[in-house]
Amino acid sequence: MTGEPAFAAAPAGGLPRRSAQAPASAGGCKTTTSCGTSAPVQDPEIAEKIANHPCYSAEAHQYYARMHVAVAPGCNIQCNFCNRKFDCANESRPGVTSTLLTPEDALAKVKLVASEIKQMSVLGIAGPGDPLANPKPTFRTMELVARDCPDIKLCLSTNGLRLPEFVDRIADLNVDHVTITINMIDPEVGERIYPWVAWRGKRYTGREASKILSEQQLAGLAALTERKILCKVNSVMIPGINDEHLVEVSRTVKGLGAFLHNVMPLVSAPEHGTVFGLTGQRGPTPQELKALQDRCEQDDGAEMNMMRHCRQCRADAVGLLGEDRGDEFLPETFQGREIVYDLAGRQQAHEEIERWRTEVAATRQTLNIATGARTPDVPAAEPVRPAEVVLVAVATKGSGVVNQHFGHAGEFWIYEAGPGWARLVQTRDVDRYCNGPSDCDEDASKLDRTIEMLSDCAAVLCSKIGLGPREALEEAGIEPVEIYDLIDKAVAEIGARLVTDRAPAEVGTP
Ligand code: CLF
Ligand code: SF4
Repeated sequence: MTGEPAFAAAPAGGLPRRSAQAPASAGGCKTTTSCGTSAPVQDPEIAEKIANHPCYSAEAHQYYARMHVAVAPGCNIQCNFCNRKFDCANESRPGVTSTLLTPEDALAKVKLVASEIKQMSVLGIAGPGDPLANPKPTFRTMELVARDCPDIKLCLSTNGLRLPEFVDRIADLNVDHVTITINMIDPEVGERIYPWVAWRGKRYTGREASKILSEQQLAGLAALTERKILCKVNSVMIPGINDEHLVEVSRTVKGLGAFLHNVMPLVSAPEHGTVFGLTGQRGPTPQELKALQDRCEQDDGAEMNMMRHCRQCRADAVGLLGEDRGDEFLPETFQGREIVYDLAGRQQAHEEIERWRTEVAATRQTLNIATGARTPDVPAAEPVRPAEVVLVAVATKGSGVVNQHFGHAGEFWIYEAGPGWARLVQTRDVDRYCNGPSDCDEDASKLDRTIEMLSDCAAVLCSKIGLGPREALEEAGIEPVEIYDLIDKAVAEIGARLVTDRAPAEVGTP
């Protein structure tokens, strides 16, 4: 492979900021959607709902951004992985604190962000506590945004305790997407995760608390799916506590109509001050996490659609998943300002993104590359996973292109790679070890940690790599590949070569 791009590069104002180069071209603007899973998306209504939702579609997350507004401070349960000084850890990375906004300030912020980051397609309310434990500011914010920003999808994430009582309100507001965090369906497991639940004016503990919580969560999920609201279930994987149990959770929520399951790793450190952090409860390794996600997905597991690209974002996150542009939108930039909502500019930017997505999809089709997902416009094509695949890591700034320097990557996207196969299965954070030419080849310990994190990968694909890291990767048996091309194309082609080159005994299911 050469490093030459196989496409014309052209700047596009409305395309994601992480996109260094993304071609603009003429052509139709049909939605080409894939969910983050191997499941077919044949229902046009569902396909439309996930088309530009970065969490519900792994493909869309390369192009579209989300933002959260932190309007919901309180919570009505206690999780052992949560410290109330920080954001709700059911959907956020533990240890971060978001600034609280009023609904009016939240609206001003949404209008500003939507006009500046035009590919922002979804507003989520995910904390910093539980949105439904704070129904007034949560629903007021949604009403205001629905009134002034008609093209933005509304998304909600909740622990589910009060979900049944708000299902009608959620439906009336046209909230299309709801996430419920369900870490157990068995109170015996639950009592090790939840010390208490505050329910109808009383505080419950022990198994009783988890029983109430679980019943409410499952009843809320069933009521939402009955109304055709798309539901995702988040679960925090806690090794030794609920890891084995989560396959059963997956099976149960699928049975109740959940569309997607997002198993996230417990992030636990003593400095977070959580029960699990202080008692030394460890989180899973990336390999353990992937193995569990695979089990939930397989036909001897739950055959569930699994989300693989969650970044556990904060309650005031702004930007593409994996980037945080919150610092550009501090309160002084929107508070008390009259902000004009640039609907026409947004529509134009989205059309441009869709043209590029159509081109990328056409390239995939021409080269006969499957991503493990089905596009609604080609429902007949079954994704076929080759018998032999390897894992490869990709450094990207988005837009479907391998376009990032190895040392600048704060995360790598992990793909299953093989002949005609390029499937995103995980993203992994690493310490960005190069902050510029002066230290690019120097921080050996960060580089060691990165290599450790990628130890199960056969190759790393990036736009550039320095000599030091190149040699270190080679020594670790990971092939560094400098390339600038479409991710799917590069992954499938390099995967095919690696599968062919490797001895049969080395190849298999990673
Ligand atoms: Fe936000 Fe959640 Fe909606 Fe997405 S996040 S409320 S569904 S718009 Fe997405 Fe962030 Fe993971 Fe959540 S990457 S933490 S899954
Ligand atoms: Fe913390 Fe969220 Fe659990 Fe509430 S639901 S205790 S905010 S992690």
